Amino acid sequence: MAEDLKSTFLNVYSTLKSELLHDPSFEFTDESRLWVERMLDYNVPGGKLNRGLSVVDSFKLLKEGKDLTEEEIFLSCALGWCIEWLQAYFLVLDDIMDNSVTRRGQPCWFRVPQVGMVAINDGILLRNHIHRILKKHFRGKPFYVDLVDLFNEVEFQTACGQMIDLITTFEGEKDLAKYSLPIHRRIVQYKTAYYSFYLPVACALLMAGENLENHVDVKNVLVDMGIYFQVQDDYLDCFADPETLGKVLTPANALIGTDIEDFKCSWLVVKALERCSKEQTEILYENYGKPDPSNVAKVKELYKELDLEGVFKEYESKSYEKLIGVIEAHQSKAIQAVLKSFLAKIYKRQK
Ligand code: DMA
Ligand code: MG
Ligand code: MG
Ligand code: MG
Repeated sequence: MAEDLKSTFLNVYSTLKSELLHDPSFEFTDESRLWVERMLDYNVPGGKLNRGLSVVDSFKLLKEGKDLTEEEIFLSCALGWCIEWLQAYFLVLDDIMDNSVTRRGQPCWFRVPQVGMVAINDGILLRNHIHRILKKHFRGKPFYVDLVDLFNEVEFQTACGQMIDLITTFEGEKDLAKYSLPIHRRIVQYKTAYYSFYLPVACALLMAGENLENHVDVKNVLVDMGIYFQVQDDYLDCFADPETLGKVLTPANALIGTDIEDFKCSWLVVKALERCSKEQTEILYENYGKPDPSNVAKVKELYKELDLEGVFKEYESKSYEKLIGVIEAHQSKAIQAVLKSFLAKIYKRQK
């Protein structure tokens, strides 16, 4: 059943791609069409597809067992792909700004020979594709204006999140003292939670004819879920099995993510600061945010000493229980099901 949905979902990708490659607003040459096709195949479909598939799953749950029409299946998949496109757009640019090496088990797009900084424009194209898709398939729908507004709103929030993520790393002197849980929370709420959690469910709600203003409580739970998800991302950046995470590198370079060298306000460094002795704080200050693998190794050693793995496990189960509690208090069983299925997808994830 789940496999079935995934193959339907992937078929819709092929349809959308083919439409974009024959967009009448641009006179494609063979060369330019091939470029876009390669760029899309490289960046759009290779992830876990959780966000995209959640639109379809959520919409089904909101319909409470009624069978979806062919059109509803296609449209919910198309909206799911719009989120995957949005994610691809942000990731292509994120990897440039984070100076990352690999993504989803392959070199970051800008590291591919001949791509380089063309990747910036490719990111902009990916962003434009979302609105090409929305216009082509949703212009006639009563919720079209709300949909466009939703995507714009969430994109704005994400871009603001990326901004604060980036500027906290080089605002003035590199000073770990400014890193705290509230600052971390603010960054991840904006850079991750809205587009990864609120957006898929909001798309499904709009398709189901709902007014988003009546679902602020749903948004709040999803934002909390998104924060939990990004704490996992921060944890995995350092502790995941590189092969599973898709950030495999040459043996000489054993790093998984780049949060430590990038001086990121990661959940791990915030927790480390809370738990460090005076001596350990000094070690952290000396080694955090430096590109040299020996500095990174010292930070990781300290994380192990402080048992951040254990602290994370504890955080993970506490957050889960808290979220389940809030979800079960919701008056609608259908919405409870939507939220629970989303939470089940990410609880104890390894990548
Ligand atoms: C990425 O945050 C957020 C967006 C909006 C792309 P990140 O840099 O922590 O992501 P990753 O660990 O995947 O590079
Ligand atoms: Mg990144
Ligand atoms: Mg980033
Ligand atoms: Mg990360």
